[in-house]
Amino acid sequence: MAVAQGGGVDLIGDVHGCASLLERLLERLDYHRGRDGVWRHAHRRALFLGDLIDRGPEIRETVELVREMVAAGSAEALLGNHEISALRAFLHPGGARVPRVHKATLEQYSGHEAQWRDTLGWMLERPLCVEGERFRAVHACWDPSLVQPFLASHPDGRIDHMMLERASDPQSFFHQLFDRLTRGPQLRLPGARTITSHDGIERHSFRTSFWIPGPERYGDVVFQPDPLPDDLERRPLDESAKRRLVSYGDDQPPLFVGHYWCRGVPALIAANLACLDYSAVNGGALVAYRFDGERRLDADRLVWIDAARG
Ligand SMILES: [Mn+2]
Repeated sequence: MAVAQGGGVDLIGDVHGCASLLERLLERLDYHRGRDGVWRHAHRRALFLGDLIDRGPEIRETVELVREMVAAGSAEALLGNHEISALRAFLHPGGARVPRVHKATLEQYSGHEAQWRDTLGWMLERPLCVEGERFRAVHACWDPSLVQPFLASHPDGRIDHMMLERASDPQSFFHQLFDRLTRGPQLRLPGARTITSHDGIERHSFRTSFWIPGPERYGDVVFQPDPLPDDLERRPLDESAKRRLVSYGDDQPPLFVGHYWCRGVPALIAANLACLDYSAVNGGALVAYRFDGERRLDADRLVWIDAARG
């Protein structure tokens, strides 16, 4: 893929239908809208980290803007968990109800059904992850035990109908691949414990980080808005829990992810890891990182538009 080779790459976090914010971010990054209406940079390309659709007010506009950039060779877009979910729900429904999270997308494509079907076909051609010469990018988590076999057989990172169909079996490789790469690692709570999240849902597992070296306690790896109860925070991770954790060593190439609903002032997670999702659709910021091949990332290369400040 073109963005994986040479030249500067601007990585952009979850847009979720915020097309106006995206236009302002592209302007700040010195992209210009050509006479044909397509956004381009003179010598750089954009790489979207997934979750273009759902939640926001301008989903069709977002998808069209990005599609035109991709068609013109000025961008590529990875699949996020929202695109994977939409592909599974609409291409292989299997009797399951369409998840509520696609409500905004379906409403905004109402009366434009042919365009929505066409968009699903376009999404199916997007890569799940990118391993460039100098960086890696995936929506949520780079798990080598899943990424390596997938890229070995699919070097372009693209998925297909067969993989989506097989993913309906939770034990299948493709279910695990999509789940881990686009939703990130999770750990089951010990025993029969549950926690109730801020949206009132009872959960048996929690989202974990994958960049903490040598975690010892549950609290070392929790990475979600809802904290664990105190006794669980302090509880040592047993060997089987440790085996289920994913780690991304500081000797690995720079990795870019979105997905995690970060808040506050955009910052790097590590010298080789940046999360660019800062909750743009919830009044946070739409964030980009201007990458030029550096081995260690530089927080001064983060560029963002604050959604709340307008
Ligand atoms: Mn996501």
